[in-house]
Amino acid sequence: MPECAIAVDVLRATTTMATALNNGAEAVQVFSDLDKLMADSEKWPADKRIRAGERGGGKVDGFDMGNSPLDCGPEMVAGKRIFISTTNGTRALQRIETSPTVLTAALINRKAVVDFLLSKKPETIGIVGSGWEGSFSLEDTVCAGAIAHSLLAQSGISPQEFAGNDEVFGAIALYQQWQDKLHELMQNASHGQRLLRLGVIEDLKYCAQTDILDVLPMQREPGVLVKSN
Ligand code: 3SL
Repeated sequence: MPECAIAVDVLRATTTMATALNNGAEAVQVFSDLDKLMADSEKWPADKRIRAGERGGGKVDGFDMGNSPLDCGPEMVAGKRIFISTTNGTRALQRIETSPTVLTAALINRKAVVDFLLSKKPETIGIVGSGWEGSFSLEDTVCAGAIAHSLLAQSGISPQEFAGNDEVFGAIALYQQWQDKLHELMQNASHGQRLLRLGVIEDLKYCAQTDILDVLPMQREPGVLVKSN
């Protein structure tokens, strides 16, 4: 495990988490299993919880919401705990939950994550793209590249010292290719196309924005993320 592990699921889990915490959610608690989510959230006061469930891009029956960041306005989430399970993002988070520091990143809060890394200077950083059911995803890799690109530019460390593997250089190159057309990227990416087929058009535009929220989601206890800045 790296000293600091960062889960990325631009479309859409980590964008949704950043938005919910920015809009006053008390915490985001992640689950890979829907039944466990239901059982654990049952112990929480009903007026202080939101159950968010997504599978295959759609909302799970019986849940309060799916996984759209646009459903996370302050009127919906302020003061509430979001109990969430998604196809890939929440599973990626569970894979890294034993790291000493666990963060989530998306394009919308890239700067907050980079600022934290520059100030805390963890010895090792691992960025985990959630992908789709085990396979590569363009938008998550580009977000990892956006973080690495900004860190490299500001840290003063040489590229050779900075990068622990070739994937870092690949991610930075992809970010440089797409940085001025991130909405177009979302429309080309396979998961973006899946969401478009489901009619989720506005989410793609929202998720394609960079550095619009100053929010740093950090794990406080295994599986529970809070706004830490
Ligand atoms: O896979 C996930 O974790 C989700 O972010 C997928 S979706 O964008 O909600 O379809």
